[in-house]
Amino acid sequence: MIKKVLVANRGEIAIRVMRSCRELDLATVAVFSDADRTAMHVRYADEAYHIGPSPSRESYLNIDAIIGAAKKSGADAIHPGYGFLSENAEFSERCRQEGIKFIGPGAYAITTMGDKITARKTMIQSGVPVVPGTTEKLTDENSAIKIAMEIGFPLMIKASSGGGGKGMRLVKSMESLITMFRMARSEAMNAFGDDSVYIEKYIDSPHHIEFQILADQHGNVVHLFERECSIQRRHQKVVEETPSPLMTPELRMEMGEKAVAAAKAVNYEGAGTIEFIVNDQLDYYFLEMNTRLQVEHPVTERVVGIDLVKEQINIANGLPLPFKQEELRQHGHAIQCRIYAEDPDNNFMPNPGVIKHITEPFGLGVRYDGYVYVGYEIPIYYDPMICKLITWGKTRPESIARMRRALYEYKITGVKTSIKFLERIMETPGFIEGKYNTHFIEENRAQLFTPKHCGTQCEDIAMIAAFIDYLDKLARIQPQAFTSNLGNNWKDFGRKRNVLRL
Ligand code: MV4
Repeated sequence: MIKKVLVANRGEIAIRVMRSCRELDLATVAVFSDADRTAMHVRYADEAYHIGPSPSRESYLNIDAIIGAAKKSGADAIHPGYGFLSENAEFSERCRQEGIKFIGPGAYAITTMGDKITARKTMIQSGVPVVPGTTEKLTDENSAIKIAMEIGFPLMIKASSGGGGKGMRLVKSMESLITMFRMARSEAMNAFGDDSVYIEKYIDSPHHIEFQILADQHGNVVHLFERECSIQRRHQKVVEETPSPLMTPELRMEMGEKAVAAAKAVNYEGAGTIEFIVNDQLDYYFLEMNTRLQVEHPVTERVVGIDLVKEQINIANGLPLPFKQEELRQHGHAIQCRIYAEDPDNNFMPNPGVIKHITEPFGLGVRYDGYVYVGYEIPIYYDPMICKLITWGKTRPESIARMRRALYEYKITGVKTSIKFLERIMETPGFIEGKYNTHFIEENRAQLFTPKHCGTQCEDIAMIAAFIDYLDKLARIQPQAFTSNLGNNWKDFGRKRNVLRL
């Protein structure tokens, strides 16, 4: 049985994983780069090992350094979190060879799902619907033309080694096909060292809906229902929720069964996600499988009532899944907002810096998964996500109201954040009505980037004007007032103004 877990990651997810370890009474080992000496995951762990310089390539992606730390600490398992080495087949295999349990799937499942052409073929064989298109790698231009004529336009050329939006091209007509085909291939070669590409019919205005699955070592696989992840910006998810407003009970059952079949097809072990694109007619197609714990896993945890990290660890220990599909239910509604240190009004430019002040939201139905503290400097080397806010409600409107309340309570100074932007999403009619697809941010630019009526800003300006006027009067009438401690925040002033007669 696992006794000590090394977490090969940083930030909020490293802490998230260690929290479950602590509940299971397992010892925890952190690893850290130069930039992370003072990071919260290092403080949280029972012990911590330095694994190299700040750039990921030399630390969190350095397999030898991480295996070395595992050996030194005597860890018997490694949890990879998300990103970094979490979907690296070589790392999973290396752990196996070293006698360290990799908390996640084996190299076969990672490799099969990592190659999108192989994944498509495997899904077709298992009866999982894929987007109409090719199942062999395309190399010559004549077969590309032939396939394009069969599929029709618009179509997409995708890199087999791509995924998550990397190495994709939208082709609108035959005129641009060959140019795009060549560009896609050379881009794929540059980015992945593999120029295999395939063609898919273009699905217009799709929804991104994914299913969480859990698979044990004994062939038992269950799904934990869906997550709606259509609110994205440049293939970065911004808001996730479950249940999906688009879903029907029948479709949920059917897609859930396909997700289970997909996992079984690759002998999956652990927690994984099957991504689908769904159009407005509710036709759904397998896109790819994420062979890791995902950033958005907490919404599933809240609504299904299961600790996914605990289940991952129990599975790694060889235990059978402790529940059957029929025992799983969705209770209420959960939403997650990802909060970034970036400036939404300046093209989401990352805004790293030192946290001066932070007031986290708490209270009924709020979960806060973060890692920053006052005085902490967000490093420039890694993803600028500060935290995730998850709210739950009996109903979707209640969880939205709670998210608005939590975002209102959340205060950070020192770095610019996406909090205001998320508040505007929560106020957008399309979101409130649950009628949105992957074009949501694009289609709601006006509302999301320029507040409707200048709102808070106008109030602030009015308050500043009133305060200047007040100081001006006060200076003439009551000069001694300047030696006392005048309220120096606007709210305080607003209250005082009504009782001071000048
Ligand atoms: C597509 C598509 C339309 N048709 N494939 C983007 C991420 C990667 N996982 C696949 N992606 C897409 N593939 C076909 N055949 C549209 C997208 C897409 C998208 C998908 C999910 C969520 C957001 C998206 C935003 C733009 C494009």
